[in-house]
Amino acid sequence: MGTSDLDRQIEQLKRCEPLAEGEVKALCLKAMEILVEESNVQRVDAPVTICGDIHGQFYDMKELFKVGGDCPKTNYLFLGDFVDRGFYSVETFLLLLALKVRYPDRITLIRGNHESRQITQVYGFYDECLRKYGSVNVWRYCTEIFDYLSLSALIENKIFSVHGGLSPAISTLDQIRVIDRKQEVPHDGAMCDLLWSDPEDAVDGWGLSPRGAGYLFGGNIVTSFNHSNNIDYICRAHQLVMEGFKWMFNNKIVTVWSAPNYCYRCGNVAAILELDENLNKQFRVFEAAPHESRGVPAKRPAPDYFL
Ligand SMILES: [Mn+2]
Repeated sequence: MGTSDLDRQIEQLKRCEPLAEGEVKALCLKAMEILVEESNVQRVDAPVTICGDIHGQFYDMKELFKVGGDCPKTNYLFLGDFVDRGFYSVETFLLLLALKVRYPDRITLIRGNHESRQITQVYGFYDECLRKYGSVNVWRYCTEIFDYLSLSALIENKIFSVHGGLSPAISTLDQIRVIDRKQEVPHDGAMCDLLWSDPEDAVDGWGLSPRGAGYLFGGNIVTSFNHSNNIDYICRAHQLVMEGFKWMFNNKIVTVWSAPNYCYRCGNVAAILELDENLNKQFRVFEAAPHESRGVPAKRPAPDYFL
């Protein structure tokens, strides 16, 4: 698969037109070769723009790129939950994956709790693949790629980035580095916790999560983790924040949420966090794409592979 093929596929995906099944298979194989080489704590250089949950809201992700700049002109770190809930998980994930294959050093994708076979069968991605392709092959190719996504990122050795949060089984970054991540997200243990846990003001130490996976963790846990690992703060996603971003525990952890008007009904704004080469922070807040720019999928001529 050459650069010109990839560029054409990226342009097609930017129009929210899915790739043919064979193209998805080839793209996933190529992506696997790149992702398998990445660390569980993938090193990322600044400047970089950090993005939280997208959840298949393709036209809102286009707003994100309008606000943040196109890849590769802007470097990106996406914190997972690309799929489920929204109407365009296929196009959203494939565009990000195509950008990853085209510009591997310019975009980092880490795994969210929705990048899972089990969760996507409940929250929409599986059904969307079946509806758009008439088979579950594309869902299979994508969920195999999910197993290869990194679990976290470390920006300039100073900002630890993860989808959910911390784990009682993890006190050092080296303990994350030795996890065998190439598997479905387990129901418990360190890998599960990194993707599922949440910071919580009302908790001291560790608490039970109402999500049924991962843990709640308090400010003392974050302070101690940041100190032990010599990091300034943790950047994570995973929780809807009406203002798009939220600091907790004396600026030791920040939540970034990038799906505006989540599920097309929550009324929240979204944010991305821009870090310059000196790690100076600038949050960019944005709203959902206006209705008229969302396209009208029903009026698009259906390609022959599109049932
Ligand atoms: Mn999540």
